Amino acid sequence: DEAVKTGTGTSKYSGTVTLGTTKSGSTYSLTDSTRGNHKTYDLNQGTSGTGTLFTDADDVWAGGRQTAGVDAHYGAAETWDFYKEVLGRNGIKNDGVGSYSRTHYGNSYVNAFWQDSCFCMTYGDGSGNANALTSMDVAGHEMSHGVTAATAKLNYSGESGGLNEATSDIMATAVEFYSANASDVGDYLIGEKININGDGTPLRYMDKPSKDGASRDYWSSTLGNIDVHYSSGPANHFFYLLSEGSGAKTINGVSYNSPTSNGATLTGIGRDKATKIWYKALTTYLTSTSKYAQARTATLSAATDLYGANSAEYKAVAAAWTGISVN
Ligand code: ASN
Ligand code: ZN
Ligand code: CA
Repeated sequence: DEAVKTGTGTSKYSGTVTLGTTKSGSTYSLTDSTRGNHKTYDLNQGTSGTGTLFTDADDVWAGGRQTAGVDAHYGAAETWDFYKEVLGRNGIKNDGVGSYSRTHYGNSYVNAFWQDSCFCMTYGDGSGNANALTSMDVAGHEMSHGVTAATAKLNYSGESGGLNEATSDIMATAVEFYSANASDVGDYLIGEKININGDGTPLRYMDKPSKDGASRDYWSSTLGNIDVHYSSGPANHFFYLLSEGSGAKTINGVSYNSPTSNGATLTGIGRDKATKIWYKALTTYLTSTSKYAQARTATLSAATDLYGANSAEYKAVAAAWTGISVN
């Protein structure tokens, strides 16, 4: 006998949240039957297998080892809902089937990752000043690697790898704004909650990616030679410019100042339209070997499909790519 339940969780990053749970016998588990039976496990510092499914006696999830489970399970649920409600996608593979999340990976592990081999995502606990890697944008980032693996399959090296990484940052940001609450407002920063640098700075900045000291702001012919987490910079920057435009702007208390390579002043079309254009390009036009030049044409085709070839949206897509030197 199994029953669909809605538990209550005390998260680390998103305040008090509701959780999709399942009651089996007298025990509840982090098994979300409304989202394809997505499950969340405790690896208990192991690095293989699935460890143990999180279970609880009263469906009130709080404290200790459960906290990471709450954030990971909620992050997967919000990402699932974002894809379904905003983009019409039913799960990572668009087949309604859930995946699973693994928490408490290894010892003092300061990363999170997606694996195609299990179609699952995994989170470390962080180390020292770096917090658990289970924030909403990290969850959205990792789960979106699954969506890319199920669609464009962008190769994880060179320029296509940068586009793969940027897709995860772009969708993570859209997820964070979608699920925003008082504890975690939306922003164009990646990993701002996890203190991964130990000094409160985020992992990545979409308005001006070079603020992280390693990412590029603009495309150039050598972009494909750097790590994919840095060659993502120009595409993240494209998404910011398309959404919000260039120059100085404060959103939810965070100040941005986004430059263009050609000095053009750009006006954004809003994040929702920019997200839909990127997703349409990802699922319709991008392929495993796409580079930045193909991303420009893919998003222009997507903008034509969604808004028309003579639309302001089409022109904004073209101008934003030109603003990062993809002409
Ligand atoms: N957190 C990283 C990412 O999702 C892990 C990696 O380098 N693949 O990109
Ligand atoms: Zn990634
Ligand atoms: Ca963020």
